[in-house]
Amino acid sequence: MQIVLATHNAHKVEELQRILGDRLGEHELVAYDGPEPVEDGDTFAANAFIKARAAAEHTGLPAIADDSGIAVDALGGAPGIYSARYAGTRDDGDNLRLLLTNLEGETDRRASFVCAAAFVLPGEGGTVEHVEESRWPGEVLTEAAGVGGFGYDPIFRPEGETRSAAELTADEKNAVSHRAQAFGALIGFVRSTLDA
Ligand code: ITT
Repeated sequence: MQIVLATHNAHKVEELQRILGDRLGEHELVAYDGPEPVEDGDTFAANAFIKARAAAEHTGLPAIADDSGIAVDALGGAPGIYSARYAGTRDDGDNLRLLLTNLEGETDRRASFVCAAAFVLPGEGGTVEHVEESRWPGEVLTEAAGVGGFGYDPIFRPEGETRSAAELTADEKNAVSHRAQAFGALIGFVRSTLDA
């Protein structure tokens, strides 16, 4: 069966193709190119459901969506759900520079990447919905390092690592990241629901 991946972020698509890969069984991920809903939820889970519901309603297919970001302890969890446009644009470089500026002189560098992975299955007997949320703890570096990944990866050092997330290989990141954990948990629910 086709499952719509309700994201317009090409980096997420690439990571999710690798993370879910073989675990999809006979199901196939297809890109969503319909209208983007307004993400006005106040949690990662609420926004993930807004995206998945919009794609499911538009296509009539089961849909999965990712809402994610970086939550910094010393900033009370900011930028959190506002991570994609922290500096007012969608430019990753501007966003991470602003975060470094806002943490200048701060010794508590603790932060986590957070991912909410949502599944929505439309049906005549009612809609099935499920969400899984995971965190990837670490700290914000004082300068960028590495060219892999995307977003805030160059300034995030995962707990237990000496390298930034952007210095990990794609396989290393995808084995442990917030996205890998959330979708690893979600896919079990998706498979048991669709294969029932
Ligand atoms: P969609 O809504 O279309 O999925 P988006 O990029 O707008 O795409 P979000 O609203 O979930 O998605 O924002 C996620 C932002 O959080 C993303 O743009 C990055 O800035 C950051 N982020 C999320 N996961 C990340 C990761 O694995 N590495 C680095 N930064 C990440």
